[in-house]
Amino acid sequence: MFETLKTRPADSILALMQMYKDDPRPSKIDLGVGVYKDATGLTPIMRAVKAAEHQLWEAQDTKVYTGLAGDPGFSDAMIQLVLGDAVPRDKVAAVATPGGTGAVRQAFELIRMARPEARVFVSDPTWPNHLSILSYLGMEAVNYRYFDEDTRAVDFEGMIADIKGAKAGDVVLLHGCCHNPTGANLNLAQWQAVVDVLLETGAVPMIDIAYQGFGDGLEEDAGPTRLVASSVPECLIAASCSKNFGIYRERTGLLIAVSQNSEARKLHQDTLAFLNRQNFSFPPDHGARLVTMILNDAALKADWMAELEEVRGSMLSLRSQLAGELQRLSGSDRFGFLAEHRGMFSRLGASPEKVVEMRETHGIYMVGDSRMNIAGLNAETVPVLAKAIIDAGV
Ligand code: PLP
Ligand code: TYF
Repeated sequence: MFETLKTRPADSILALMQMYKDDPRPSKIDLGVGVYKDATGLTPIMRAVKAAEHQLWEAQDTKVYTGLAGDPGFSDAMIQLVLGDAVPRDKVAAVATPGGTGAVRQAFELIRMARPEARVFVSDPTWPNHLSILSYLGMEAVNYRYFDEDTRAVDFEGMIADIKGAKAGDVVLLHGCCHNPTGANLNLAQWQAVVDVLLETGAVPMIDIAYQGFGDGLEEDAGPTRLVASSVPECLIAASCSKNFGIYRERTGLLIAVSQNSEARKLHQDTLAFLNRQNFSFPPDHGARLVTMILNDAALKADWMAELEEVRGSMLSLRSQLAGELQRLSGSDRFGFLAEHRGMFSRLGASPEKVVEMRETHGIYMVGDSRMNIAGLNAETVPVLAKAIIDAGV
């Protein structure tokens, strides 16, 4: 029966990971998949995560099922981390999910269940998985302008004009911080203007926040999500713990639904638990438990926050090193956007041909749309990349 299956196009980011592995050149530089790497190229286990794992190993006396929504303690801790006190708790429903991707998937399913005809407005460009999951679920994606190819900043006028096309019953998907793949972000005044459009149109926002703490700081990065959630009647938030806790393979995420009132909250909570049951029953618990332990223990939390700040600081420093080196080599400020962007990624704005040229000539691996993972650099490779960019005539 399975001869009817078709081969599927590979995920371009994951395919690039394999190409990098297969390249024998010792000087190769991996700026592909979005994982944090330290100066030695290692993706470390964070100190607080190691400590929590140790404690958990000593103290945990059962691995019996949790609940369909996961451990409520995890939801509480994560709601506090993401939303702070922006929204009254009796309006907030949440379920643990397998990673942020699981939260995105469940959010789309919830939207489709409530309104099969809903259109989901997505930034152009966006994380490729948004588009592929929407397409897989048979849902309509509508692009809104987001990135100005010339300035490499947000095309804010284009964005506002396009999201005005959303109607009540549509959804506008927004990246909470550290936009993937561009690195270009709205300022708070611009977020307020987006909120105004959402209120005007009645479209429901969905926020994907996968990099809280990687941009301007934990609280700062949550600011836009809190602004949106406290301003609109309903919204969905898909939060990932993969990056800011460095627990990628533990598959830890949370889907939050902010409802109009506590009655609607109950319906949301039941429906989210129902969706978990249909898809996988109980969500993974190990990573969620580590996160909960860290967020609820003052010493672990302080250490986690300190290490997250080191991670954030190292990416900011690499950004300014790269922008500085390119300024020196080009004699112009045209690469200044690299220091303005936030998070792991910057879209360089090189053509696909130049991306291939840099890979073939210099062993530099960036995604085909010229997205670079800044954390893949170090003090030695910054000048190598800068020279390759200038040599390629970007
Ligand atoms: N959303 C965005 C925009 C991402 O870049 C990612 C990837 O890290 C995710 C969601 C979800 O990641 P994960 O499923 O690994 O938690
Ligand atoms: O954009 C990235 O590189 C990360 C990791 O199917 C990722 O978000 C990439 C592809 C994918 C899942 C996660």
